Amino acid sequence: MSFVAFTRAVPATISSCELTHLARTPIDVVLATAQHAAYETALRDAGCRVERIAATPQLPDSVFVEDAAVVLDEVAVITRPGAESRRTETASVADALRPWRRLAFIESPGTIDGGDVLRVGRRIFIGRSGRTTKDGVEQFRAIVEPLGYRVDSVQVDGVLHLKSAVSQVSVSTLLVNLDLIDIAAFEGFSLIEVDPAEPSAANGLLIGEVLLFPEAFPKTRRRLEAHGLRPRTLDVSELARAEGALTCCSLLLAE
Ligand code: CIR
Repeated sequence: MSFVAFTRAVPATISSCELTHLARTPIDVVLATAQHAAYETALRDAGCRVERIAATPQLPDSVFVEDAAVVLDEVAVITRPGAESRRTETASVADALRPWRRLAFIESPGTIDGGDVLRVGRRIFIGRSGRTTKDGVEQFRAIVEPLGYRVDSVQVDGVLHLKSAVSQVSVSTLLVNLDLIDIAAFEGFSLIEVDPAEPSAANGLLIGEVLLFPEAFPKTRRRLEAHGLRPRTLDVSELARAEGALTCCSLLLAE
């Protein structure tokens, strides 16, 4: 299977990004741009054709395209991000996706960030976080349940998004920080726990059979390897200072 990966350039204003659970530290924009370029190379190596969405240098969090849309085979759901400063990111993402998918829209007052949406096959888990409201979840459910998806919502506390706490690392395996979410919703999946010394390590990016994983979490990487997985590691230290993870810098769709 081949994929298109939508990305967007690191904005010059990234240092003014939203921060919720992290203290602000200086972000080296040149280094962030180089790390983002290496991320795009890894996407290409994993079989993706990378397409850049129009740059929006005035929007500090616009590199984190995952939050603006959720792309399924049948529809792309354009979100209404929980942070007001991020709401105008969605128009250009919708423009990029329009040739590829029917679009559906989350409407005010509901909010949802794509980082709260974890799809595994026909199951969709949505985090009720500081960014995603019950109304947002119910609007999303009404769009996708008629298409045959089962939606479960999961309470998320102490971390930005659901996918900061759990992500898919193989067809049937999830990488999870059990301190951050109630695992009951994920019954039936194989679980790998992050190393306790690396609570932020639960976000890997699975593209087909290729797993990308942050270099910053070697102990958790060894746990993945002990389960037979072979993650390719990437240094995304500067994007992490903006509270961004690996999944959030791309929108993947199967071609
Ligand atoms: C924000 O707070 O919205 C950004 N600074 C980080 C967004 C990261 N998005 C993601 O993990 N899906």
